[in-house]
Amino acid sequence: MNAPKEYAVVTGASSGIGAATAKLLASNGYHVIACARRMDRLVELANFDSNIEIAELDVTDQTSIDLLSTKLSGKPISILINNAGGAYDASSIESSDPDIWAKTYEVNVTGAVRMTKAMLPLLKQHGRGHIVFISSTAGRIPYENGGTYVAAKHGVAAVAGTLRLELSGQPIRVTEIAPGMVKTEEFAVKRFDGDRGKAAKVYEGVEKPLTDGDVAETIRWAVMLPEHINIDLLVVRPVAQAAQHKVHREIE
Ligand code: 8X3
Repeated sequence: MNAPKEYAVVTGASSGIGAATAKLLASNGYHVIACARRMDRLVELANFDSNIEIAELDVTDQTSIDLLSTKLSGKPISILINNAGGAYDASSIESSDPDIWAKTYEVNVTGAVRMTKAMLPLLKQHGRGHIVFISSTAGRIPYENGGTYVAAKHGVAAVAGTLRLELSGQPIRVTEIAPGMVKTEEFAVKRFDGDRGKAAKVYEGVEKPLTDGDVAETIRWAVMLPEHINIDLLVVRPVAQAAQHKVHREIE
């Protein structure tokens, strides 16, 4: 008899790292619940693999989270990938907008906390589990004009570290994956409020920034390790980025 499928919930699955992770986990035999606000994109994702089930989710809305919990009640959920997040400005602290601070925190930090609270009872019921937080190297090292995102991702790192301590003695792994420069369809475009020229500059001359698939591969690796192995923190950057401010660019 085949072993029952592991169920994995992935937030922010409509694009980028979330979509790539949903695909990769599905192709490795997981039953994936791919969650995001944009159902049209999720429908496309579901066409990719019959192991992908889709669910509308706004991680900033408790009602939306409660609906998902009800839908998933009784299902053998063992993995939560807290991936939903983003940067919504590139401002100095002096010129930043408090509403953007609130939004950035709400999506990246409180959203992951809401989902963790909602899924923990299911993981516990299942008897074991793994919660993966996708943070960022911005959650380790500040950089100028990144305050909203830097602070929020430091928050995500703090949540992951605190949760691991609080779950001590329980069979639930907690991993933080902190990617550096990843070139995705939307991340930098959102940060620069739709300005594709400014977004493209971020990656200018960089040979092979990470792709969303590269980060998905690190997530797959962490979750598929034997269950007694917990990756606490994995920092992943492209070779061209030796450190946050040390990016090698080939510009003619
Ligand atoms: C994205 C990496 O360097 O833009 O999480 O903060 S960075």
